[in-house]
Amino acid sequence: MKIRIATLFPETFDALNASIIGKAIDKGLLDIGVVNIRDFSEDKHKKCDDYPFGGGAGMVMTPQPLHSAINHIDPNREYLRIYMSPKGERLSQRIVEELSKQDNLLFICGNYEGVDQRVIDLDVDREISIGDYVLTGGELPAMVTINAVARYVEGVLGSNESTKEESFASNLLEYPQYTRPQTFEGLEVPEVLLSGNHAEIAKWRRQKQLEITKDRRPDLLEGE
Ligand code: 4GY
Repeated sequence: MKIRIATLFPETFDALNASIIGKAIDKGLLDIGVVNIRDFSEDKHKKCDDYPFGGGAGMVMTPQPLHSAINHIDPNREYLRIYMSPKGERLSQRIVEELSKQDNLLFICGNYEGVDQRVIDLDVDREISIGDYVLTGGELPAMVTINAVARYVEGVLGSNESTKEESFASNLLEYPQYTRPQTFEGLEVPEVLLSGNHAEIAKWRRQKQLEITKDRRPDLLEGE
């Protein structure tokens, strides 16, 4: 999968080289490129922001550098272009799966008070929010979305992990996990998990999923 990111803060994405995502890049499963919007500014001081028309606090990202960056990356509209913003549709596991079916994703990261609306109108296919809170920029939301999408790319997860039978697919939260040692700080691993009885283990886990979902996220049980 090819991913491109347009941002005023390209260093933020150095974090992608660590962990599972970094390994997927090394294996050639993900091709991630970061583009500095400032490089496309035609202003003599490479300015990329200006005061908002109509007044108000803060600065707005000017349209020219961002529009030029986007059209440099994707001159033939081969990418799904995503703008990360609290005004977007809320990211869900369903949307993550949908995005993972695309060959090319372009993430557009806003900063300050946002980008000039005309860039969104002209150049953006989809506006997505990772949740109802305000961050300083779209960089972390883009990384969150890329991380979630990457898990669906063939070969990114190890053979033991899988996106196939995940809790969100069944609309239930996960059951608790235990590993060695069998006793830790006086707390025991539930007996059934040591029994070797796979039917009983499956039953126990499903029961725990229902309990924890009813307690913490009853909305998930109300169905679609
Ligand atoms: N929440 N989900 C989010 C965000 C920061 C002003 C536009 C979010 O996706 N993005 O808080 N983004 C804002 C800051 C410019 C992006």
